[in-house]
Amino acid sequence: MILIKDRGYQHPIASEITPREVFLSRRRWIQAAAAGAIAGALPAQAGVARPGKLAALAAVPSAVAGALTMDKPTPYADVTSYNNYYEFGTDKSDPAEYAGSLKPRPWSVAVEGEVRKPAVFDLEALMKLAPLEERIYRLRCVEGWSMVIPWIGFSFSELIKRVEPTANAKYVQFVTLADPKQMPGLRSGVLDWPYTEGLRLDEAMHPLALLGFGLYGEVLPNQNGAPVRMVVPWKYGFKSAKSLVKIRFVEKQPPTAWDQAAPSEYGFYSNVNPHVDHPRWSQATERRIGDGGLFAKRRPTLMFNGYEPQVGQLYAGMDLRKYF
Ligand SMILES: Nc1nc2c(c(=O)[nH]1)N[C@H]1C(S)=C(S)[C@@H](COP(=O)(O)O)O[C@H]1N2
Ligand SMILES: [Mo]
Repeated sequence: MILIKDRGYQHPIASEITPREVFLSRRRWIQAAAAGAIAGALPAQAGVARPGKLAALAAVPSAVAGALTMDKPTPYADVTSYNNYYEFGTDKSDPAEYAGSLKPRPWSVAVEGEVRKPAVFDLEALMKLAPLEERIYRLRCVEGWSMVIPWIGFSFSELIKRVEPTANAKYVQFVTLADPKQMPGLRSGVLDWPYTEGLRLDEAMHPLALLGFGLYGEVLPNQNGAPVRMVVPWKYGFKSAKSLVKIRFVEKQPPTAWDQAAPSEYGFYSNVNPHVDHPRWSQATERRIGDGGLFAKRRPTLMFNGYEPQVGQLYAGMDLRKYF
């Protein structure tokens, strides 16, 4: 096995080794990280208790382990410089250029609506709800490109359990920061701010749905949605809302920013589906960022972004053309 090292992050690459061996090696790496090795990779942040919790990376639960991709992670430089974060502008390079004005600390997330235990969690309390794990997921943007990102976080279901949804809770709405002082992109009317998203409660409960606090062993860079975001790997990337400030449990399907902006193009479900094209382009293939530029061969897009064995059951019997 070969370890390559970048920014203090070691990940195995699959050369002359089977995926199974890669996976076992990764588990060993995670165990090593749990022993504290990763702590040195964290950038110190002013005024913040050093997030020691990121050092305590737990082993991923077996329900999730089988879903972790063996694809080679996209280089850190690409993950943090090619972004969609319209609050900072619509060009791919805008978030990396302008998100320095986002202040990710102090931060709190309000959880309200149809729950027995509504709460306002400050970031540090939120991060302590469950042990942090590394989850290497594919991210497929609706625009036709994809990345592979080693996230840090835990299943969103851990938060759900904590607030105890009532019997009326059928959906979860995610509301993200909209502060014109920090976010120059709010001047544009491309979307109705704040950026909102939503999931059905059973989707939100699925162990693959991640509440993310970091990537590549470090706290989230601002352009990737600091300090806390959703990562829903079987759906198009826009379902994974960045910089969350409010989480609402509701009875009716909530409006979402993209569905409101262009309902015929961006449905509430937006599961990755190579058989259902976007009205303006095919979704059958994708370009893997970092794969060798415009001349690299496009890859076939996989049903539910490759997570069909894990999540297909959520949509049994549903017409996925109607509920796109
Ligand atoms: N608040 C907010 N969240 C957002 C977006 C956005 O513009 N604003 N863009 C989405 C889109 S379209 C994608 S593809 C992913 C990109 O995440 P990444 O930049 O970390 O790869 O974030 C999603 N979350
Ligand atoms: Mo996207």
